[in-house]
Amino acid sequence: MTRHLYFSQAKEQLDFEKLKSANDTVMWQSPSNIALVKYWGKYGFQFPRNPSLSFTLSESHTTTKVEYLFKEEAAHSEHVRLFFHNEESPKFLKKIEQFFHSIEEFFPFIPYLSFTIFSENSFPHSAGIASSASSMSALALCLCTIERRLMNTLQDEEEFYHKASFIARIGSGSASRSVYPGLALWGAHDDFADSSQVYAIPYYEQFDPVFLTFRDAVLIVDAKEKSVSSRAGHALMEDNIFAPVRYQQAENHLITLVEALKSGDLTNFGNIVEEEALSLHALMMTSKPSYLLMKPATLEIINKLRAWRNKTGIPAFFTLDAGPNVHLLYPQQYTNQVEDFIKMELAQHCENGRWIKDHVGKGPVQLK
Ligand code: 2P0
Repeated sequence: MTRHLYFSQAKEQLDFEKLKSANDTVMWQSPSNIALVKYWGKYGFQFPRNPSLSFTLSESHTTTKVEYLFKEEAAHSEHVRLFFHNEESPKFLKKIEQFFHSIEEFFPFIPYLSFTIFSENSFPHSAGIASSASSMSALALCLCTIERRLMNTLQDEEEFYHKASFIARIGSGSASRSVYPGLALWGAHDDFADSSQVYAIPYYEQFDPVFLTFRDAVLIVDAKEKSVSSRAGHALMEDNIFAPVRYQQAENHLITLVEALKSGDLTNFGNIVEEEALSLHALMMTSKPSYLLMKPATLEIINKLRAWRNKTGIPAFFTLDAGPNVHLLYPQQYTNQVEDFIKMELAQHCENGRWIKDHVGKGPVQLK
């Protein structure tokens, strides 16, 4: 696994004249994503145990502004300040400092700059939307833009996004998928020659355009902090007796999901997506220690959704992340029926009746 060395940059590549005049701002807005085939289990330097495929979202995004300034002394400490929703955040600062340290070999300018980071999410905390995906991808895109400006590298668009995905992945695995519009694939798979363990790629196979119209209604069953962190969840896979079959299942699901995407077979699409969500939860239930991440309301919603789908024939399906909140995925043409159903039948199972509307989106946007 030496491919990540591809993105390493030697200090000698720095243009000190340019670096010394560095005093600028960069800003990106980057969305969260929802996995259809789930990433659960990792090893080494953030490599996934199986490939994953996701929808990039739109309304749920992080906006990150980075002010960067040359400082005389190259030192590792106290050169980052972090404001989350305009408040200085010591908790996140520690994480970002560790992150910056871990990516210095890929961005040799880091020790020579001071950074002031302003970050804001468009969605509420702990709503079942992966904020690590949107925030780490936004920050990675900012850093790649700084590299582009200071080193004249990453001029090629594909390379720029590969590196942004690569860096985002080091911050948070799922973030690697957020740098692309529509659908993104992360993890090496034999059927995709360009797929990689170290960065995500845009899903490039032909697929039915209905999938770009998909909506995601996020039903907030419980807005409390997750009872198990993703990091701990991934670690539990190392001793889970079902892990080898799970990784095989994900590989197979990717193949069958791709068939459904190509043919526009919504029933098969839904079967696979729901099986993925329930498999993820089954893995958590069978880990040591075991976690039951669904709540009674999660099951109520799933049962009601399945009964309603059988009755109406409307192709609306659920997926779950590692928590109790339900993502309801459906084609845009059914928006009125699904939203009426949510209001009448499902919102009562949500905390304070809360749910969020999102949809498959066009990927990150550079604002400065
Ligand atoms: C996913 N999840 O594919 C899966 C499905 C949650 C359930 O990736 O440790 O925050 O930062 O690499 O990406 C959540 O894990 O984990 C996740 P790290 P991440 O979206």
